[in-house]
Amino acid sequence: MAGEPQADCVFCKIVSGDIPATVVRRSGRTLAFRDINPQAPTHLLVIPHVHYANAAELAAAEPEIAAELLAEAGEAARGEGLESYRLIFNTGADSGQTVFHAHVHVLGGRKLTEGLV
Ligand code: IU
Repeated sequence: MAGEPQADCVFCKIVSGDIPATVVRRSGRTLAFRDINPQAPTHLLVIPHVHYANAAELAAAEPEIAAELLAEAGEAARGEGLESYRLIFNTGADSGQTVFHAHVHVLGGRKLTEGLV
């Protein structure tokens, strides 16, 4: 069923605690943790507990959780002391998405490149 945990999903396993992660922030419906392969001094991922393949699917099915995800990304950045940061939602394999559970990257702590790609 839509939103249900998927047995083969790494981020569902992080939500359930079966795979460890360095959690920096929790809300009722989201989790923020450090990316294991950081691309900037601060690199967090914020994910919903529920499983959707990407953020667009989450927003279509459960817009309140999508809004919470975005708000939590901002709070997580603030918690890291970031005033300036970039949010990235990779969507689909050609965008570079490798984990097909909705997530937003929070990147900051250095001057980021001005181009988007
Ligand atoms: P992407 O948007 O799907 O490419 O991002 C997935 C990210 O998840 C990527 O930056 C990985 O380093 C990160 N990650 C993680 O933090 N912990 C994990 O166990 C796995 C991937 I698998």
